Amino acid sequence: MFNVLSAYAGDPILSLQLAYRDDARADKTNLSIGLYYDDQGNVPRLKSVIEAQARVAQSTQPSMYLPMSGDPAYCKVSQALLFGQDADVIKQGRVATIQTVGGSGALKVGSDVIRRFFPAIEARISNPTWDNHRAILEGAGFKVDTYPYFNRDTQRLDFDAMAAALRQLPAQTLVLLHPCCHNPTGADLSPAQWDEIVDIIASRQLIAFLDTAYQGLGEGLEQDAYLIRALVKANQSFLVANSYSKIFSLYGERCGSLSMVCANADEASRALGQMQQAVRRNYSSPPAYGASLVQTVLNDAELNALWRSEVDEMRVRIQSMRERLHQGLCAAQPNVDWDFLLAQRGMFGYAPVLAAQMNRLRDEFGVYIIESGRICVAGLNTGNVDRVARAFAAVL
Ligand code: PLP
Ligand code: TYF
Repeated sequence: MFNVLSAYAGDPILSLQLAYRDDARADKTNLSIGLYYDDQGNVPRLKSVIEAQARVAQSTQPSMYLPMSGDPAYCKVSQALLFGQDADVIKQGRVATIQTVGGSGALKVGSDVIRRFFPAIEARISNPTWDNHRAILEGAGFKVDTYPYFNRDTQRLDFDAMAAALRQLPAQTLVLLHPCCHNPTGADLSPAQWDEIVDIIASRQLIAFLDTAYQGLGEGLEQDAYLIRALVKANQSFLVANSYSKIFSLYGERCGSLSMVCANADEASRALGQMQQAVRRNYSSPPAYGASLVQTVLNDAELNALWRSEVDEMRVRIQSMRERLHQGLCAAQPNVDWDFLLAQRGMFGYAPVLAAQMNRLRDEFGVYIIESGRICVAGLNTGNVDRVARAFAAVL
């Protein structure tokens, strides 16, 4: 019966993760998957989350189904984080928000809703982007193409090419954007550049779909929300997918949210209904536990402040590792301009040239990177960064 099924190639990032796990070398280094590690090389448990776990554990309530749209308190704090505390657009009831199964679930539900009501439009993603963007959009039925984003010669954002391409798009094209910490390149737009993109979105009537999986790990929690708030200011209707996987170190709990910013409260209530229906058709309702942790942290003034300091700490550590890697590479190869690394933000560094050396890095040095040349800078620590810099210098 099922003999007709073809083999699935798997996700290259997840396959590499398994290969790393099975590597017996003691000095192996995993810079492949996008996980945040602390300076001891462990995926941390945040203090704010540990305290929330203790509080949630005291509950004597049975495990009930959540509504299709998830925990209302969780949706409310998610709105505050994304749009700003006391944002007018929230008070006006113009933002419909649901809890989702990670950021991925938000991308899927948002894609399903837009596809259903705009069946003729196409979707555009940055070149390059997180592989799953194409997979999820195509899975929802969209024809997907790319817009230019990164110039491999300068190793930097190609803003002019990006803006020019977006200016050419037909009205209502769905455009996926990374508000901060671009995956995989780490090349972000400045606020002034985002302003220009917002003007294009408004004048071309594009549908922006923001995917924010690393808020706080670029410049800071508020700064990284610049694009979200600029689109609100420009009175645009758009979607935001957010993920708590990294910034709460809660990968397995699948915490995310999807917001649709609408022209008025009536439109938002219909948007909420359509998101609920898409959830119903996909998985009925989201899981409760992780959302209860996120909600407990964000709703408690003390835990919220502790959590913000923990996110700051992650950001500062990543940045210091980026600088150490840069120093190591400059020392090993003083004739090469490595400064592009310092311009990058978030969990990733990107050096397309490393792609060709990926196998040597893994086989000779036990350093795992993915084939795009992306390095997970958050996998570096004081114990491995100099060794990694030497390994890169040796193969380049
Ligand atoms: N969007 C981007 C850009 C990502 O890098 C990721 C990966 O973690 C996600 C979305 C998905 O997040 P989640 O693991 O919460 O589904
Ligand atoms: O880009 C990454 O490495 C992260 C983690 O199917 C990830 O976003 C990778 C692959 C995947 C899910 C998450």
